[in-house]
Amino acid sequence: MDTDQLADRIVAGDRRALARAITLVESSRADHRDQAVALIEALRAKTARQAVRIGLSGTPGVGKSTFIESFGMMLLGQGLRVAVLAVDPSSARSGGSILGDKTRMERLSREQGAFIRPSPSQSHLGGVARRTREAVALCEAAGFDVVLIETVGVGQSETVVAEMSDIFVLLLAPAGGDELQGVKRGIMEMADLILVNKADGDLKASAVRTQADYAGALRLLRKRPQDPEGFPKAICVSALQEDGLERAWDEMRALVDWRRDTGHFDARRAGQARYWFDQEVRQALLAQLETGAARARMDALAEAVADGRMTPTVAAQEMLDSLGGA
Ligand SMILES: Nc1nc2c(ncn2[C@@H]2O[C@H](COP(=O)(O)OP(=O)(O)OP(=O)(O)O)[C@@H](O)[C@H]2O)c(=O)[nH]1
Ligand SMILES: [Mg+2]
Repeated sequence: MDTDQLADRIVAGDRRALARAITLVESSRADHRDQAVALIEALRAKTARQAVRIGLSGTPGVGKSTFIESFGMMLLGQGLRVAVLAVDPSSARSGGSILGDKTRMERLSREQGAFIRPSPSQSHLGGVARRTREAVALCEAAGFDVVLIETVGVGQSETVVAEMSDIFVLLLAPAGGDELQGVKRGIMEMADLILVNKADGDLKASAVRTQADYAGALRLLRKRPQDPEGFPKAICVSALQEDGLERAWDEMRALVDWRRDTGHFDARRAGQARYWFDQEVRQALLAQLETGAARARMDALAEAVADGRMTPTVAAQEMLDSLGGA
């Protein structure tokens, strides 16, 4: 099948074609890469469909998988189609967190209107980021209404996910004491919506306290132009008891609608496109340093600098000049 046929089948909603296309974008083989780029270009010419892209981050055990299953089923119940992707920085280990947990998304993974794809097993976050970004584009072309992009909250992966999402949701568990959990300020600042999960049974009271603490902390953050009154917001949910999920969706939709009406939605996507362009250039430049010839030259120049034969400045310039033509 050629690229154009594959593109047509994706647009027609053929899930096997979509799965195949994602395998293609995940491949690092040069010929596959060329086909993947051609496929995405073909799809861009055929359709301008947009999904609501929701980034979802949370530490291990907070209930991401349980939430995605319940939330996904709720969306399907509203007649929406849902795709689930993951950015897992530790996926070199097992081939992705979602994979092991498809059992926790048992209902969702059986649904015709849902598509679940584990993180590509690639340890390099930059590579995972590009592949996930392209997978998001494929899911949009396939006509999914909502694309959920999950990540475990470690390291840089939140930034990667936030930079490919229309809204970024932070999932938290009820805190034991009354102190805020160790959520880094930078991550709080990325959040559009904080969901305090497990607001049920014995944990309900502490979930409500945690929610109030975060609502207070969010009010202290600098107001962002892309937020309507009342956002970012913190609310309680129970993924297990399927409580608060419609409210969470209503909040997300209200935010997306407002941002669409005010131009912030398109502006964010435009800013993200700039960001990824910048990242691609930087990564390609760094990759040039990883070739055998470049490494040998770096080593030789490093020796010269260490011996005092050259200054770091002059050696760096020589190195950069040697890459210049590429
Ligand atoms: N009480 C309660 N327990 C929940 C809720 N949501 C999830 N859990 C439980 O929390 C545990 C972890 O849930 P998961 O959905 O696997 O959490 P996760 O964030 O996907 O975890 P990792 O995949 O390891 O990062 C499981 O035992 C769930 O049953 C909830 O709303 N209420
Ligand atoms: Mg999980």
